[in-house]
Order: sequence, then structure tokens, then C-alpha cells
Amino acid sequence: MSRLTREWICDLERTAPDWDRLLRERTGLGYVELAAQVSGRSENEIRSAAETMKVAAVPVTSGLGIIGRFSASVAAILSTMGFDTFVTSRPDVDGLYEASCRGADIVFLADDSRYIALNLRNGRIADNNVATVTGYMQVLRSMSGGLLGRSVVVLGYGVIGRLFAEKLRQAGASVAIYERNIALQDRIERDGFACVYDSTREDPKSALFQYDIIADATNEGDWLRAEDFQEHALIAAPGVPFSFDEASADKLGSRCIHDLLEIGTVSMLGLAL
Ligand code: 2YC
Repeated sequence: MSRLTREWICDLERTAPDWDRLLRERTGLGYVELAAQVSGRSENEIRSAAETMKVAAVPVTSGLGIIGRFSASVAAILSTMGFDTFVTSRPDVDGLYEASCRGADIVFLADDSRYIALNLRNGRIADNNVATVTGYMQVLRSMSGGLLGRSVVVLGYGVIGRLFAEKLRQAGASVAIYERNIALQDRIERDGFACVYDSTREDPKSALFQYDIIADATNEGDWLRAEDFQEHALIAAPGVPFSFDEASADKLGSRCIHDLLEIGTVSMLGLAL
């Protein structure tokens, strides 16, 4: 997934509770419900974990360094679920040590290559890529009423797109891939998927109109419009930056679910319990 920027997430601490409510309204799955579903636990088990467990977000300075408000945003999402959370005052190894000394049961930390949740009590580890796709699969299941036998197109065949296509296939959906990168098209065929991107078409995007369930895992940003899809199409969009502009997002309304960090983070929590 693309590296977030402070500008993109600067409001997330304030909006995390609103998005929890909106997700529940639109998909029936707020943060606690989502964490329960991906973990195979009950909502009450998640809520009682929130009452007893401490979670720390540890800033990491490696590579391109700390993203302003990243750790605070992670903490805000998890405290919205009821967890006692804190951001360590120190980064990196010293921060991990601080988290342990202050009684953290689970730590969340990310460098430029990997964003994980590590359970210090049982050693379970959750990876953001896997958790994000697992969370968005639950969202799609809930919005669509079931994926068995449904025709789904996955946009983009990067790490998230590949994970999404495999999980959709496992769920019994008929999966096609839309990927314009020629180098990836061989891999798509090898993995047993049809690639529906056709560069000979005047408007390759017109191939998307036939689908009513879309998983958007692209990272180009601002390249799709609501009009590219059927009126009732459902779109799960983990891709960052978002593929739609504000006007299209408004037109799509509750048929399109996208966020920068929330669904992946609450799903990580569920998978790390
Ligand atoms: O502030 C910090 O601790 C930074 N080291 C965080 C870097 C996160 C880089 N990764 C991303 O921006 C996204 C994540 C949301 C998941 C995958 N890429």
C-alpha cells in the first residue's frame, strides 16, 4: 500500500468515531463487529478484551521516518473500540521497551515495508496487508449479501490486489483482474485469473461497467468516476490514494467503502488477539 502522508491522516483522530458509526450504518460492521468477524470471536469477547488489554503504538524512525499523526491515528482508532491505548514517548527499540514496561499487551508499529500488530502475551502477529484484505472481504460480504457465485473484478494486481483476488476465489466468487501493467499480466494468467484490461479498446475502463462488485486495490488515485460503474455496483476500495474524486464519492455514497487506516487497523487487532 502507498505510504500515507500527514496531510491525508491529519483529521483521522477526530473522525475515527464518526467513521465507526458510518461503517456500521452502511455495512452493519463497525470497528468492534469487524474485529470480531475477522477474528472469529464474538463482539462481547472483543469488548471484554478492550476492557482488560492495553495497546501501544510505537513510532518508527527507520527509512523515510515518522509520519506525523500516524501512531496517534492508530491509537485513536483502537481507543474508539474501547481499548486503553497510548503512543510511546520514544520511538523504535526504545519505544518497544517502553511499551512493554508500561504494560502493553499488543504493540502496533510500522516501517516503510511492513505495518504489524504484535501480541506480547501470545506471540500472535498481524500484518496490515492480510488484515486489510480480510477486513474488506467482510465488508463486501456484508454489503453484497454473499460472494458465492458472484462476478467480481479486482482493480490492480499488487500486494493487496493479489491477496484480494485469492480470498475472493476462495469465497467462491468468479474473479477477473483489471491491471494495465503488462509485466503483471503474465503473472495474472499464471495465477489462473482472466485479465480484462484491453489496451486496444478506445476506453479500457469501459470493461468495468459489466461488474456489480468491484475490489479497488489501485494506488494511482483520482482516476475513476462514479459513471464508470453500474448504478448499483458495490465498491470495496482499500487502495490508497482513493481512486475517486469527492463528487464521485458523493454519488457512490454508501455503495463505496474506503478508508486510509481504520479497517486495516481494527482487523489487525482482531487477528492479533
Ligand atoms: O510514523 C511511523 O512510525 C512511520 N514509520 C509509519 C510508516 C508507515 C508506512 N506505511 C504506510 O503508510 C501504509 C500503512 C497504512 C500500511 C501500509 N502502508
